[in-house]
Parts: sequence; C-alpha cells; structure tokens
Amino acid sequence: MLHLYSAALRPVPRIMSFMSEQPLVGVVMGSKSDYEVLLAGIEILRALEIPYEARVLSAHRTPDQLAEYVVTARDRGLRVLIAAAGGAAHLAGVMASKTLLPVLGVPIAATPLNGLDSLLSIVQMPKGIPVGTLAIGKPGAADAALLAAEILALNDAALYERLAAWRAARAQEVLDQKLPE
Ligand code: RP5
Repeated sequence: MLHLYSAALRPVPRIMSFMSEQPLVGVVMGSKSDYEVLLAGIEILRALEIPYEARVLSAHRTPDQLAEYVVTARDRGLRVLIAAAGGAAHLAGVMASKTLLPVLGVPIAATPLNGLDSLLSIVQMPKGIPVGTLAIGKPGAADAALLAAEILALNDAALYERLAAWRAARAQEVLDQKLPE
C-alpha cells in the first residue's frame, strides 16, 4: 500500500517543452485529451516567441502533483498560468487558490453538455480567488494565449511589438478577404 502511495506521488514528467528558454507561461490541462484544443493557444505562444511549458495535471487525479507544480511556479519563473479542463472543471480554481500568478481558465467541451459544464465551473468562482475565464474550446485557448501575451507585454517592449504585428496581420487577413462575384 505504501508502495502504491509513493508511486502515485512520483513527479509527473513534463510532456512537452518546445522552447529552450525559461518558460514564462505554464499551460496545464486536465487530460492529454485536451491537448488538441489547447494547440490553438500553444501555436500562438510559439508564434509570439513566448517560452512556455505544457503539462498534464489533474485537480482530482493528481491533486498533490498539481499543488506542487503551482506552489513552485512563481519561483521557477512562470508568470502566467493557463488551465484547461472539461466536465466539472475545478482545475483553474484549484490552481488559483495556490498562487498569486494570474490564472486563465479555458473550458473544454468534453462531455454531453458540450463545455457549458466546464464554462460554468470555471467562470463561477466565488469571490476572492479570481480566474480569468475564456471562451469554450479553441477560441478560448487562443485568447488565453493572447491574454497571457498582453500581460507579459506590460514589461516586455519587444513582445509588445510582436503582439502588435500579430494583431495587424489578423486585421489584414480580414481586409484581404474576397467575396464571390
Ligand atoms: C477533465 O476530464 C479533463 O480536463 C478532460 O477535459 C476530461 C476528460 O478527461 P479524459 O477522460 O479524456 O482523461 O478532467
């Protein structure tokens, strides 16, 4: 029994880390099944050259490892945390309870309720422990990354310029759209 307990508390390996620099954004998802949705945000972090790390940690399946990750996050250099989960999505709120870093929650559509369950779970935090809640699914994942970038750009002029260029490019894409004759 003791053996099983120890095994359960073994550190969860970091499954992805694409940047060699010190990560500034920690992207946490409740299950690997959330990853495809979160890619919409991870691709933006990559495009903006923001060092990040991505981890699978669950509020109910790996609560001790999640707590360890969050309480050490600031000292390890992380500045913003993104938390994505589906169902009764308590991941973001639990993370926010353990840190003063900003936590951005992304609801995932993982059950027959299509993400409404996770949206309400994340957005309806009782007062005092804030979670910045984004839209359900890929739009929310993308906006979480952009909001993280805006937070980091407050103290990073070069990132501010990259963010401004990114947004200008999106505007140009709209202006370039052609309708059928
Ligand atoms: C949540 O349960 C996860 O964030 C995921 O969205 C959902 C389903 O997880 P799996 O059953 O695919 O591992 O905790």
